[in-house]
Amino acid sequence: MEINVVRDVLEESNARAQENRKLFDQHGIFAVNIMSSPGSGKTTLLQKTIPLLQERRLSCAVIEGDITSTLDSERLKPLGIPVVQANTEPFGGDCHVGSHMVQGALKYLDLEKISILFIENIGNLVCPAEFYLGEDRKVVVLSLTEGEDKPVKYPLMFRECHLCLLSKMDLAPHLEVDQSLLNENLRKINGQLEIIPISSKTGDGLSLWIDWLLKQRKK
Ligand SMILES: Nc1nc2c(ncn2[C@@H]2O[C@H](COP(=O)(O)OP(=O)(O)O)[C@@H](O)[C@H]2O)c(=O)[nH]1
Ligand SMILES: [Mg+2]
Repeated sequence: MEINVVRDVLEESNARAQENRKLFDQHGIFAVNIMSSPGSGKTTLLQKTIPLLQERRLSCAVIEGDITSTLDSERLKPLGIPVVQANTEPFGGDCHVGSHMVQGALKYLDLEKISILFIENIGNLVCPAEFYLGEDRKVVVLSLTEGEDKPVKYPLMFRECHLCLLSKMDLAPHLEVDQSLLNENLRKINGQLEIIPISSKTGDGLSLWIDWLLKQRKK
């Protein structure tokens, strides 16, 4: 009997990611994988970010990852952009968006018409960090309410990402977070990580985030 052993469990995943990458290149799409714990503000950030990009005549689309429900997609509906919901429940309720799911979602999008594609990953600081989806940049949203220690406790996420958006800065006066320790922990885990403090509620820092996106897109 022949026994087939999968040499690299990530092999299949990476092959799909490379196919996604090829499509992004062919169509000039800048793809951003947004990751975080549940509730740190990914969807709210997209609700605020996309109109700012639309003002600059950049067409956006979103792949919304979730285990189940279309709640986040519904929140993005008023923006009038293409949104594809990718639920992992039919794939066994995976804790991350897989490259095969992105590949499936891309079939529902008119790629010629997209400048920036956001992938909102499933809320989780562990598994999403392990998988390349073919994206250009990985961004982690860390809300101030999560505490100073998260970069140390979930290092892979912070090592893999290019940018950390420190979200919910408007809550700083109500919290006892040591922001210099938080920054120190981020730097300790990833010396290259860029850090932008933001508040989607007040709009503080969003222009720096938009500048970052536009600069990275040109690279
Ligand atoms: N105070 C404050 N609340 C925020 C901010 N951004 C998001 N939230 C709230 O945090 C909760 C979770 O946000 P959501 O965008 O759904 O997070 P997600 O699960 O990462 O997509 C919601 O109640 C938002 O209104 C912010 O900048 N400041
Ligand atoms: Mg969300």
